[in-house]
Amino acid sequence: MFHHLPPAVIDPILSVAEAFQHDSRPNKLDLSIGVYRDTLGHTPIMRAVKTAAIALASEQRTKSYLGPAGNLQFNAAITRLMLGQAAPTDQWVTVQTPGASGGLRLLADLIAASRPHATVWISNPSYANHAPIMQAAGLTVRHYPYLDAEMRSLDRAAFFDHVRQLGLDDVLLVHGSCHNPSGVDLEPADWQMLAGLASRQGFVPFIDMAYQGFGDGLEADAGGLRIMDQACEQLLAVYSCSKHFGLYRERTGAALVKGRQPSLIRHKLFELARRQYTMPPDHGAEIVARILTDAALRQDWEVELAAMRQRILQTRHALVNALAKYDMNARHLLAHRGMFSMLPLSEPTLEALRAQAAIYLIKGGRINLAGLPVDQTDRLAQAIAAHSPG
Ligand code: PLP
Ligand code: TYF
Repeated sequence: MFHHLPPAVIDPILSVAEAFQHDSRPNKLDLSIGVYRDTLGHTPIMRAVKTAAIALASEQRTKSYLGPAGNLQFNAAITRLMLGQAAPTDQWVTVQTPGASGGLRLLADLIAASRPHATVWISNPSYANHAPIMQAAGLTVRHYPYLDAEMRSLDRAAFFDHVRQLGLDDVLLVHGSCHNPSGVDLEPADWQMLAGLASRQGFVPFIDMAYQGFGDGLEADAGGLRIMDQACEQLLAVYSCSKHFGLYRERTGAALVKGRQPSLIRHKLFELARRQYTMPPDHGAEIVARILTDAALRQDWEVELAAMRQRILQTRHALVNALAKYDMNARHLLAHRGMFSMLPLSEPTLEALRAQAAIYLIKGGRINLAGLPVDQTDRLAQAIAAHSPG
């Protein structure tokens, strides 16, 4: 049966993380996969998550099935966290999914069921799994221009020229904040412009929020989505709790749809979930629901999240200062948000960093700044200077 199985497509990020694990050099430095690390290089379980998990273990009375929408308290709390306390939610449907990845596939199936010939537009570049997940649902994927040639900032003219061409058969997938891989985000005025174009032209915006609170704060990072919500009758969104709750392996996320027929949409999502995974895993979602609905836990989580955000910003400053010592101007990194930025490093430079300095970045030059311990900043800058041509 498996003689004709085509070889697997290698994940460009997970494969680097794997190579890193097999590297036995003691000074190795992993700046590849997007996980948050503290100053010591650990990815901690957040305090509020630990507390909620302990309470859950002693208080939970059953592990019986929940329905295809998953944990309803989680869905309500996440919807509020995204849209804000006062926003009307009657046009929104929220279902819990196995991570944002599960949500991406669920909404891809929904798009395919509603408009099989739709084109999903993703930023060039974008999160490595966006295209494969959309394509797996049978959708056509194409790229829209996003970054300028130096990968430093938004190519606003090219982006909006492109968006002005979109119509009823188009879905525009945008990152809510902390763009992966570039750290280059839309500004409030860009979101306003985008919202106006979407409501006039009828394309459907699809917002991927995987880093709420890692950029400028929980409220600010949801600002783009909220601007779109005010202007657009139809929206798609996915949400991840992997990073800002540190729940990666618990596969905790959500898919949200705004539309005029919420009941129809809800039941279609249930059907689509049923034929994929039936019901999402509850553990992470129950932890998040407890944190968001308990004042003390929520406060503690927000404090710890703010410290994580500060650490990423400090790392940005430290790296810019360290690179300046070697005559490299990287001040634009200070305008980027979230864990990632792209460094303009050639493939031979990236290869030399890996082979000679045991420093792992991924193809294209994306760096996970949250993976950089403070005491390694100078070593990284020195290695980049040593292995860059000219
Ligand atoms: N979307 C973006 C933009 C991401 O960077 C990630 C990274 O993990 C995901 C989705 C997937 O998140 P999850 O772990 O919730 O599936
Ligand atoms: O972009 C990243 O590094 C994260 C984590 O197949 C990730 O989003 C990487 C690869 C992958 C799934 C998640």
